[in-house]
Amino acid sequence: MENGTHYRTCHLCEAMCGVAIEVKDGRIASIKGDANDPFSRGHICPKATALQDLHEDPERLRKPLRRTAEGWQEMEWDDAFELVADRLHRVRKEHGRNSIGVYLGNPNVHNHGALITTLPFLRAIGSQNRFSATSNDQLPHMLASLEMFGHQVLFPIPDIDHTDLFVCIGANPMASNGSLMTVPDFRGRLKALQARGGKLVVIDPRRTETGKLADEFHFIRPGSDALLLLAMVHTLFDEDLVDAGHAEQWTKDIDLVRLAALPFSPAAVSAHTGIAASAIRDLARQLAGTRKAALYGRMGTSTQAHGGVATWLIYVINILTGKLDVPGGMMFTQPAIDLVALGALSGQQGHFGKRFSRVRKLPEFAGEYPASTMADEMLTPGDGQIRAFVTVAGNPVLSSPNGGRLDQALSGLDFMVSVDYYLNETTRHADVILPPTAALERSHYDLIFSMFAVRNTAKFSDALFTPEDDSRHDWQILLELAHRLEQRRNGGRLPLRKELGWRAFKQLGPDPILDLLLRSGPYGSDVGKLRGLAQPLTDLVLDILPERHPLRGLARLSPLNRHWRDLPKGLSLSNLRHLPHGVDLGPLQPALPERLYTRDGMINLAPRRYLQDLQRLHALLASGPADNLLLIGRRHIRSNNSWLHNSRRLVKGKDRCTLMIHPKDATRVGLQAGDCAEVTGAAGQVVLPVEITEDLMPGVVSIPHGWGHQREGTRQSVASRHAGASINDVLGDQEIDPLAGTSVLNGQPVRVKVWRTERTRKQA
Ligand SMILES: Nc1nc2c(c(=O)[nH]1)N[C@H]1C(S)=C(S)[C@@H](COP(=O)(O)OP(=O)(O)OC[C@H]3O[C@@H](n4cnc5c(=O)[nH]c(N)nc54)[C@H](O)[C@@H]3O)O[C@H]1N2
Ligand SMILES: Nc1nc2c(c(=O)[nH]1)N[C@H]1C(S)=C(S)[C@@H](COP(=O)(O)OP(=O)(O)OC[C@H]3O[C@@H](n4cnc5c(=O)[nH]c(N)nc54)[C@H](O)[C@@H]3O)O[C@H]1N2
Ligand code: SF4
Ligand SMILES: [Mo]
Repeated sequence: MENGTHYRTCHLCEAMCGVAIEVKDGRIASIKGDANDPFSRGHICPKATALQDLHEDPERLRKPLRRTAEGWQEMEWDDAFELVADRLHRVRKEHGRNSIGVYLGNPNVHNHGALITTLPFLRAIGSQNRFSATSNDQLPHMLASLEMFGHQVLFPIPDIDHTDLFVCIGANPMASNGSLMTVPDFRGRLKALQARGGKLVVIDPRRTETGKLADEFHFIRPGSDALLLLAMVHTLFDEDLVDAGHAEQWTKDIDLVRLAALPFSPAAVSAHTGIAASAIRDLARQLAGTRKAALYGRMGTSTQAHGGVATWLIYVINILTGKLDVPGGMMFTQPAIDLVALGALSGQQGHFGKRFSRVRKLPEFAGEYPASTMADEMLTPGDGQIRAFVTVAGNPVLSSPNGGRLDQALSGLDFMVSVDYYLNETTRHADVILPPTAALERSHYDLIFSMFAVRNTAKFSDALFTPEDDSRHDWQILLELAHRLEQRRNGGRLPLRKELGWRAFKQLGPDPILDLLLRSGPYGSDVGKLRGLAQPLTDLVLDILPERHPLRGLARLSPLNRHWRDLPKGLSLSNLRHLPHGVDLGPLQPALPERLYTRDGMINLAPRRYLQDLQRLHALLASGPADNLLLIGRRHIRSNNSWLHNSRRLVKGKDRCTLMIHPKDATRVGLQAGDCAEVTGAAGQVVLPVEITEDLMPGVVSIPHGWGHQREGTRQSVASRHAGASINDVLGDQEIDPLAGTSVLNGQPVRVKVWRTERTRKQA
């Protein structure tokens, strides 16, 4: 671009901060918060500078690479596409369609081009062996939404700008900037909450950056959240505090929940959770007694042994205390591109347990098997074994439990291709790496995180830089591979119509699709006078049609939807282009019962599979609290999963990949400041420096994830020099929450001891 200031949204985490990037002489001169972005109001975090570092990183791959006996060699795009399509096609022909595995990583969700083209790509691959970061992440939230509200991505979002009590369990938004809660400037919004007399309560095994700002803080034993939450439900019934309020008329099975929680009194769970019975009762009373309150949980409550039940109970408590769908509580968003409504229109609300993985018989969710069983599917011989693998924007060797085993599994494949611009711990196993353009070379619209935002908002940014010559966007790579695979499957040539379809798609790209979705969505074209006439008539007709009639579906998605009537109108790609700072579409609004997608239009408060899973919690209660050291993860504001460690600015300073341990535990195992610890878990062991701190609950140790860059053969020299150790070399992959197969990333038992080399041992 020419010199000047370019406005866009930072795509690195979920917060959607507006950035102002100043360009001089074709180079980035500065990156600042965009004060005129109505949503983020100038806020950014230290990672925003990494946008420049990523863009300018000489080690970011720019041409396809092919692995040869002499090492990596660059190749032409066309040759690369031919090679990949040939090899994948051959594996599929010889071993069947399920012999190709696919893993989709987190950055896809920040990339509308990749999102729009993933579907045709997956269809062209045609395999049931699909995986993604979901099962290491938000799967319990998706399952709860599907079971309770009838749609897998319909999440209640904390209305943090209007709440008076924010109870945060198992999340650390001061470091993560929020998740399933797109909230730029969490700190500023928290300050405003406290300034209006509101209160923050944090429940976490570590006194985190968020915990330190809390008005009330409780340590909790990792993995025991479901017990705490059951005891809160117990208290609500016991003290006659249940009042679902506004949502009650659409809520069924409240009494089943009462019965389920009966055995879990605060006194019964206190020893397991480490929280006094009186404090548990008080938490329930506070939530019931504060009109505008929200109970919010994330990674710490979802990716643990009882994460499925815990996540469900968080929604249950919000409903039982009348917080669902009311301002200041947990609300549904109304994004400009309503993927929830769109999905439902095509019958894609989501599904669970329709088929089971070959080796461990784990259930699919939304067509994906748990990431914890990827290595099983590669290493276990037999019909349907994965022999070829595709990764798109993922680094599962560092991000999935038992990364070491996956590492080994990847090295034994017949063929692997990675769509990624780094040669890292995962992609080093690929035969071909296809690097997409850099993020600043593509346009940006937050399809996903606009759905989770604490205010309704929309923003589109054009590419800042013209893509380098002979480069390809992610969407171009995915479409090209899909097209060539389809051709091969069809014996080399497609029927003319299909061929033209592919060409048109490749020609158009994702942005015209965005435009169409914006125009036809809730804030889209204003049909003006016509609407005034048509609306009463259509209302009459729609009212006599059955709930699931296709015409109703169609009306839901058009400006004729009566619930969208009062929303601002006229959004399109071209007018968003004229609003470079983005547009505020207003605070979250009540949306029930229209927003429910369950068959009977009711909220299912007590889905059977959760009630059944309570058996494991009965057993846990009966077994008495264990006294193992439990391992939890953590995030840091200057890092993002596994892939920002090649930015010098972000990794400088003192070592962040440490084992945090409480002084009492350190003494017990003989660790002193300056020591290194050897941590052993189900998958293996790592060695890392210790950080002795009272911020941790006694009996708990913590290691951040995303490190472990010591592995040979990568091309990230800064990261290699700040290698750290991977927590996922310690965490076992057989440890899952059996409800849906979510990985247990928090609360696995470990052994810790002092690590001494031969030399220090002799000296001692
Ligand atoms: N123990 C433990 N494990 C965890 C977690 C934890 O808390 N504890 N957190 C989990 C969570 S929440 C998540 S989301 C996962 C993340 O898991 P993954 O998605 O598997 O891993 P990332 O570290 O995000 O790696 C992203 C990859 O995408 C590449 N990439 C970045 N941008 C682009 C792009 O625009 N296009 C393409 N094609 N590639 C790109 C990067 O080079 C990198 O290789 O990790 C999970 N793993
Ligand atoms: N800086 C930074 N920001 C990020 C990311 C990043 O890597 N770095 N990753 C992004 C991604 S992909 C995601 S999904 C989000 C995640 O966003 P968050 O969920 O907010 O992030 P975490 O830091 O993993 O927070 C989990 C918290 O749960 C606590 N915890 C662990 N075990 C338990 C338990 O058993 N019970 C309870 N109650 N708490 C427990 C941990 O101590 C931690 O404070 O962050 C996003 N933002
Ligand atoms: S919080 Fe930081 S990384 Fe996240 S969007 Fe904002 S600037 Fe980017
Ligand atoms: Mo995530």
